[in-house]
Amino acid sequence: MKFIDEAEIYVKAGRGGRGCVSFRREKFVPKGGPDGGDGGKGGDVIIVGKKDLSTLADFRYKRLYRAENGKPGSSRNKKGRDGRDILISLPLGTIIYDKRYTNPIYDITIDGDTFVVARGGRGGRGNARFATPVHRAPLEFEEGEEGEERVLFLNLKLLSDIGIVGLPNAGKSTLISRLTNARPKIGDYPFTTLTPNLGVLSDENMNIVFSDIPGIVNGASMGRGLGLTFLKHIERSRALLFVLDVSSPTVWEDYVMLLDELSSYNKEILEKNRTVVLNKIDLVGDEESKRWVNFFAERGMEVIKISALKGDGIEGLKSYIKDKTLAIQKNSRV
Ligand SMILES: Nc1nc2c(ncn2[C@@H]2O[C@H](COP(=O)(O)OP(=O)(O)OP(=O)(O)O)[C@@H](O)[C@H]2O)c(=O)[nH]1
Ligand SMILES: [Mg+2]
Repeated sequence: MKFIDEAEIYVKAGRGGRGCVSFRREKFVPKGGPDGGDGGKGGDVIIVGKKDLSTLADFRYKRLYRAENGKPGSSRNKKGRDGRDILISLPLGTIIYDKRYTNPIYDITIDGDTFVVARGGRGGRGNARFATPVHRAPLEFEEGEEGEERVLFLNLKLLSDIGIVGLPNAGKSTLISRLTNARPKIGDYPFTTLTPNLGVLSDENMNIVFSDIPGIVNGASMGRGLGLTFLKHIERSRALLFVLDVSSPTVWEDYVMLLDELSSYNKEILEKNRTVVLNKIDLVGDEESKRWVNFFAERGMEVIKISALKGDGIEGLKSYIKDKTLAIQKNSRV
């Protein structure tokens, strides 16, 4: 399915049913008391989080979502049936805005979580409700209330625990395919990945979600390459893996460039827990890769060397990530 992470939809809740005007027909009583029932409530438009969805592609074609109107009341004090609600399923990480305001109205992050985005109108009262001792044959009734309507803007920012960033061709997709169940396309040319991939590393204690996003080039903030639009998908990650090709003639410059581009998108991204992953160690000698490990370590950075292609260092990286995740979980419980 095509990856779409923004959409605009129109939602309209159901109108309430009209109240009924009616009088009891009783034998020998020409005009019995009023017995017109109330109208039913209009259906709500409700959004629901679905963990199996990962794009807003459905909304390219279907943009209008209406809930059912309430049914009118009827005689014998019968209340009209409520209109049926309509459910809109959204991927986790979707932030919902009312087009008229800048602040989000909801952020859907939990599977099965629901939120009413447009409330159905109240049903109108039937004439039975207007009867008083001095007003025994009321003809009054109410129309049902209109349902709410809104234009919503949906902005998906994928939820992952760990974001994988790097230059094109650094081996990000190879790495996510080693760490998780994800099987993205891998190619020996830049920009193989055009849209984010999610993958899960799981064991009996935890599920860690990774996201692999398109490569970032120098000048991405000016729109070069695929730009920085995909960075929103790592904005909500707790930690980042910076994948660097250790066989590049400019390992350090590559790293600095990544930092620059990320911070020009959003400075807060640099406050995330960060680990340098030196990839492709199979292409350089042992000496060379150790030299780079020391180089980053001396500058106070956490660094791990691997070959995503051959699998070297992958188990070590997995346990490092699991240990860190456990530590973070423990800390956040205190
Ligand atoms: N020798 C060697 N090649 C690797 C290693 N990891 C990845 N590659 C190769 O590098 C190329 C790029 O790998 P990808 O995983 O597609 O890189 P990417 O970072 O996802 O690239 P983009 O999606 O274009 O940004 C592929 O030909 C991989 O086989 C490694 O550890 N050693
Ligand atoms: Mg890729």
